[in-house]
Amino acid sequence: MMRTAICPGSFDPVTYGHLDIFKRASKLFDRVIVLVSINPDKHPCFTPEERMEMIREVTAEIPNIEVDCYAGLLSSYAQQHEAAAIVKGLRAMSDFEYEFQMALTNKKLYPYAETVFLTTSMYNMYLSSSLVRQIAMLGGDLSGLVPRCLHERVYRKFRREED
Ligand code: COD
Repeated sequence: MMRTAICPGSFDPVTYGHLDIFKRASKLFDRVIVLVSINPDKHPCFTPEERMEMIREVTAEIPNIEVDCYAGLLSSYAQQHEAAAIVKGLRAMSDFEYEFQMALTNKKLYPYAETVFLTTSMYNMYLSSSLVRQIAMLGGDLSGLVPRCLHERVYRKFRREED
């Protein structure tokens, strides 16, 4: 039986922290869907299409990863795709309460899928998309935070907004 996992997130933009989780999930499951989802608490900077395109570019070498986008409930998407797991990355304790709440809610809405938490690698412990946006906005160096092939696109986004 083919085991599908979903890696959901805002990915605004995708970082090395996310990419590390995708790669590790791709070794644990037959098929991984990276899902650009709506977080109602956030106002994204990149469009869903831009976010999907950036994820596609950095996961192109990994054959069992697909990229999709969904505006509804994650549990509904998981059900439609018969996902066995929702894979999330856990950073510091500050992630825990919110992730715990989402995991229990998703389990209630679609009991078949288990939420699996992968601990972040030490190197990406303090890395977040919001930090990346701030650094790009202020013209800082994105090395080690976002894959090189995306730097120009991330900087350009903020340059355009200044015009
Ligand atoms: N290292 C490891 N993991 C990381 C790192 C890092 N440096 N940075 C982020 N991550 C992990 C996060 O912990 C998260 O699991 C994932 O990567 C995505 O991160 P973000 O910040 O891009 O995404 P979020 O937290 O905004 O995603 C929230 C969702 C969009 C998944 C959530 O809002 C959702 O499921 N929305 C759909 C609607 C829904 O079903 N709502 C009810 C939920 S119970």
